[in-house]
Amino acid sequence: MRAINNQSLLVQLVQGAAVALGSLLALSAQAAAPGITGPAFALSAAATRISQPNGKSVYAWGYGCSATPAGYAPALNVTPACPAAQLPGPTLIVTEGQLVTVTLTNNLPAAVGNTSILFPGFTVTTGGTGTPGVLTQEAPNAATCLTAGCNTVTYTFTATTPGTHSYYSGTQGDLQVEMGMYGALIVLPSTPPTACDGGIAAQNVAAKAQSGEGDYRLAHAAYDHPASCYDREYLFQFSEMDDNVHTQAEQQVLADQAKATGCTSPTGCLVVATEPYVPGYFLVNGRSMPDDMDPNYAPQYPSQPYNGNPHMHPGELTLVRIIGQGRWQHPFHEHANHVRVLARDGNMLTSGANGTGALAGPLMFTTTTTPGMTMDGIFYWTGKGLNWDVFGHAAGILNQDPNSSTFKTVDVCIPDANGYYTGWNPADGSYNVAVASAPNYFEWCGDHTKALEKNPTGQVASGGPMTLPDPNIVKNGSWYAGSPYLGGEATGRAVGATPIPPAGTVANSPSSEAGYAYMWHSHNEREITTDNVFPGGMMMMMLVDPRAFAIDETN
Ligand SMILES: [Cu+2]
Repeated sequence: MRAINNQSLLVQLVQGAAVALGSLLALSAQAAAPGITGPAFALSAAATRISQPNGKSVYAWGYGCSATPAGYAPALNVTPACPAAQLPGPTLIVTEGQLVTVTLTNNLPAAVGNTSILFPGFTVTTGGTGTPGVLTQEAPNAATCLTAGCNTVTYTFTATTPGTHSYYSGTQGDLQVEMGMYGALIVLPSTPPTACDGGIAAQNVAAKAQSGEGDYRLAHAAYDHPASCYDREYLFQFSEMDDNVHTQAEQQVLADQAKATGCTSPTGCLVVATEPYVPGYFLVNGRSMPDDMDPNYAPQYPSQPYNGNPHMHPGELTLVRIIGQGRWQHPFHEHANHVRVLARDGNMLTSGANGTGALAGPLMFTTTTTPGMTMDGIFYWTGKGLNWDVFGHAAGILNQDPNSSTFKTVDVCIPDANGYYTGWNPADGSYNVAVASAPNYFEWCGDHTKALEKNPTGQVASGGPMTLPDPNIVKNGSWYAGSPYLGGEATGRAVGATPIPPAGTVANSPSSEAGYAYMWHSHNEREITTDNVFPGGMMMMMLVDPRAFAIDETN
């Protein structure tokens, strides 16, 4: 889709989504990239059900845990869990160079037959475990191998390359992958660059600490390369689902279980047509919008533990880990900026061989994943180019300090070498860590004090291009905080001399969450529906939050 068409599409989307989604913003569920830690994993394959926002319960197969995992990462306030089957499968988190072992136990219904896992990009050995299949050694179905514990296979490989990788079934892939048998493998770099612990990266950590914000990164870099430093991370697994396939599979499994003598064939006894393929569900991390914005491990999704709801502060380098897990391409569009691609399939895109030299990844409008492909990229938002002061600074105006609720003059903007207010001192290259507490931290100084309002509801007397809506008119919708500004000025500037505070900024003040919402969604319009109903599918809202709001990724 051409960009110009997308603008009108976006307007329609935002207008349509506003009514449906406004109340969900208040949940403030964040994501990170949660998973289980290794390097030894005991996985199972089993049947389960997943729920969709139209109320449908869909029969599915998935990977899960056959024993309590070694640990969960990152640390979350919600109690993590790893059920016997989930969609996507557990995200496996290891470190480069580790010897990884994955023991898979096949607890799928007898009619499904054998199953397996492929780890593309790695040299896998099985030590004679399991039974031979077409693509790899398989875990026999318990119904076909009659000794206790025979229904397992063990895969062993060295995690040679860092980055985001996929894993999925290598057995009857057209059916088993469609049913949900896929997951992610994240390999953390063994020698992340020290540059990722100092300089502006350290300054961003200090800025987090100033607002009492935790650090939920799995590492400080995606690769052993200084261009892969990051401040925040999210994992998105895209898939689509044709529930006609799932219904056929369930009915045939039930019919087999009703027989006196069930299926004992290693290749199973299902005859399920996977063509024609007419998917009606388009999933991000196993959930459709708006479910994907509910918390990680939310109890209402016992088999869909991972959400997809990115939040970030201005200037933060946000690592997006993307995997195409289905049969279709999914042109995911990250609104508000392009994505600098770091790597594909765990291979850094650099000018030299084997991840050496300068980063040479393209800047992408949509990060389109072909099936099986993974992509790592860096996204950030700063407000540069909007051509007005997003923090609402005006010369001579006192600004509300969100940390103390007092008013003081904090409208300075001292540009660093790149033009942002980060506390960097051009004279000696040092950082003033105290600047991290400034509510306008990472402001684009080129637009500092540039007015937005022409006929103000706030405190700018003249000069801006815009006429803001009356803050007392609530029909603007619950997405609108009542102020076009981020941070401490948002409330004060919106209220101004108006006697009645706008409901938006009171209910959604900068100290709770009053960010800028951008839609991140598939650019295949059909994929932003759930069973043909808009809005739904592969869509979520990315929130840009001012430093005044501590992004809490503990759920
Ligand atoms: Cu778009």
